Amino acid sequence: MFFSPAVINMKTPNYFADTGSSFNDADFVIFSVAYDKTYSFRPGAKKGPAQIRNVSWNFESFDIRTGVDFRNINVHDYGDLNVSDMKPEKMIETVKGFTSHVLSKKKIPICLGGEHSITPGIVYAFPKDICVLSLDAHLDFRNEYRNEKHNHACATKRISDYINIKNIGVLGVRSAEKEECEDAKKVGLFFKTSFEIKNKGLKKILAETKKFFKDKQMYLTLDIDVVDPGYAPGTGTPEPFGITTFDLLEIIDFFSPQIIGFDVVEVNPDFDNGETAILAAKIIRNVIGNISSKKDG
Ligand SMILES: [Mn+2]
Repeated sequence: MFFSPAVINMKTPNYFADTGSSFNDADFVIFSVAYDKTYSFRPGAKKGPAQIRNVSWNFESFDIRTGVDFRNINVHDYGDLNVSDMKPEKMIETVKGFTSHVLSKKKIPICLGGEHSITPGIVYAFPKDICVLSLDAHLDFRNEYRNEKHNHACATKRISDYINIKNIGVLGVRSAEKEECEDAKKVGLFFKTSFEIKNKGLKKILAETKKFFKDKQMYLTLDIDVVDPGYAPGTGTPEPFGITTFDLLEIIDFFSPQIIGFDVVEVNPDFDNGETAILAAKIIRNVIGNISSKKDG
């Protein structure tokens, strides 16, 4: 395992930077689900949360781009849900239970994965009439994979068990098997490939996506493998021809006014020098900062 030079000499606290609030005082609750039991190519996503927390200490609390000072936002880091040994169904139940608790206290859940199999558990805690946007290199629309319905390759499909297909979208896709793709088209899943984003331009794709979702409250799930492996190589199933880090930022800024919950999954620190976790940590700060500015303004 390798660490970036920024991290290697530094003993950091085991919680996300600038999260000094108690659970009760917080507007945002960060928690992690260090789970990678259903991996398909290379395991290690359960190491993601610790690395993301570690590298979060790399940043200034002030964000020069947005003017947000993270220290002025009430964020609590709850820690890990300790589900790593559970079977997928039990893990999903546990994640749903915790997320329900967070939502019942009117706080915004921000989850660090773990692999994408954790996301349905979070989504099941929300009202059914929200929309879900997934940023992912993979369609994740298989009904089952390796005899497991809750495999990380089935995340979008499991979300569609609960959320109407008309309220689910995937951006940045560039990998699916043939039947999976046909099934998705047949049921009307909204998805745009990274190639369409490149060819038509992101602004146009964002406008089409907005037209699809309208102003519905949105749960955003970020599979870090949506970003090109050149920027984010630390992930379990890397797929070339991904979106750029600036594209990712633009998508998140665009939808922030309607985001009511967020996760970042599939960061696998075994396969890079810490840069993928650094990207994840920065994006988490951006999401929280954006939502917080909206609340204040
Ligand atoms: Mn993926």
